[in-house]
Amino acid sequence: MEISDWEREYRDSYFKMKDMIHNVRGVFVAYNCNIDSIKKIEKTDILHMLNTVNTQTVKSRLQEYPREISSPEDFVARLLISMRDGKAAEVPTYDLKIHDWLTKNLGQGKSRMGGQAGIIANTLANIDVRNVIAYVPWLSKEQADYFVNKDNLFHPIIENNHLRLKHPTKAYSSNKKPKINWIIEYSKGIEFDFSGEKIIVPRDNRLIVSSRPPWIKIDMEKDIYEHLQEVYKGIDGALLSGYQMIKEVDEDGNTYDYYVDKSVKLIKKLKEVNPKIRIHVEFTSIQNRVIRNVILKKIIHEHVHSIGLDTVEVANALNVLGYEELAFAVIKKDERAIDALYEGAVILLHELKLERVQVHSLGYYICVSSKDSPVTPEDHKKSLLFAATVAASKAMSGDITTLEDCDQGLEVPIWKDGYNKFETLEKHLIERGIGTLKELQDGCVCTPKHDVIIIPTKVVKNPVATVGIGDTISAAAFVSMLSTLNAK
Ligand code: 8BR
Ligand code: GLC
Repeated sequence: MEISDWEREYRDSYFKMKDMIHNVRGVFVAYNCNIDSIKKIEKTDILHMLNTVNTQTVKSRLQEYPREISSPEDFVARLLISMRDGKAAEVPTYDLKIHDWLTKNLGQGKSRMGGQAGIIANTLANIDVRNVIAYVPWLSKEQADYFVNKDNLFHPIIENNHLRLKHPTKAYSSNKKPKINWIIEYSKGIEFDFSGEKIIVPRDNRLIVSSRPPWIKIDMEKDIYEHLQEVYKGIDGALLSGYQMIKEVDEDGNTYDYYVDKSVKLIKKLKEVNPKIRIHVEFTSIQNRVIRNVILKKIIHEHVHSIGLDTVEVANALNVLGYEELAFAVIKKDERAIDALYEGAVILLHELKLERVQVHSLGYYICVSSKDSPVTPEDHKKSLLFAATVAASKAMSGDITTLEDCDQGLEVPIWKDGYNKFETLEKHLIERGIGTLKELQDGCVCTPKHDVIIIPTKVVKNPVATVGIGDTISAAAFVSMLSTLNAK
């Protein structure tokens, strides 16, 4: 299909899915929510920080690749890597001193709802999903105020031994505290020297410094868990995230198994209440390889239907599953990268026994769907087109406050570079005898083992921010996919 044909498909699919969103009776969203302190940095900020830190230490930390931020030098090293490659990353810090250092050197950030579950819950409430039931184990008063003020958004609370659903601002615990992350956003084209190396930022992206206070636990209050079935009958889907916060051993001496068991029990309970429920996990950057492996093999494998991830996350997942070479090919900047990405998504689908793997990248999305998926490839495609329109709208305005707001995403043109990459993938697949040219051009390839849906996407030239767009894409695509299930 030519770009103009795709633009037409965008318009048709978007309006169709927009009308169908109301078919979804409700969704459950858990666990992670925080306050994002967002700072867009310029060249002057970088030069200032480089002058403040010890260059030799940064150089050695660059080689060592810190997986945790314990000093300003660790932070600068990870920022340089992220900016050099234009790749998003999230690095934990267990030491709040770095927050003071960032405030001192960069000034206050802009506060917004953060955390995948928080962003997803707000997005779904804003696009009029009928009942959005969010659960955050550490819901504090400050955090609750970041939830949008909509009457389709709820949080469970126990009152007089009964489970009630109330807006998060009426369901928080006064003894809980907020978790604050720093989001350092940077723009494409920033140029500077570091120790003789010229760094030119290849694309807009960000580095996240994720605080990990000891009270953060991926768990559900016992009373809420026990009463869950009372209200969850109308839930068609669950979007779960935040497992990256699980520690190998926590401050109370609990090992990861304890939290994994509880997480799996919750998924099983949701399935008991509604056997047709679809469970989606939004994957993320997980620095700890043991935890990354456990999440994939013990939580996602067999228990979950769908996962959403970006290209770096696909590479990270492949890496711990033993596909190091393929993982490397996914992140290497050459022609084969997109083909490796497709192969990687196929591996994730089969190894993790999923129904749907949805990968988003700048300029195109790939969804690999199992043969027993209750959704047709055509419906998957419409869901992706809807999601890309919602994402473009978010990139344009920074936030979507109503479903109508998303219409503006249609005005963003399909990005030529993404469309060209999409054609590169076509070429590779045809060379390997996967799909016909016609199927590829139409965006749906049906193979005997799985179906592949690929779309070129709309990319906003100067996005207000990039943080949270991935969550928006996955959530919009997943709920619109759910809406097609209920239409049958
Ligand atoms: P993650 O947050 O999971 O990394 O996802 C970010 C996604 O946001 C990218 O995969 C890309 O699809 C989308 N995105 C970015 Br980054 N910049 C965008 C832009 N300017 N317009 C539309 N989508 C964008
Ligand atoms: C992660 C980060 C959070 C950010 C979110 C965006 O959950 O911890 O700070 O808002 O990703 O996707």
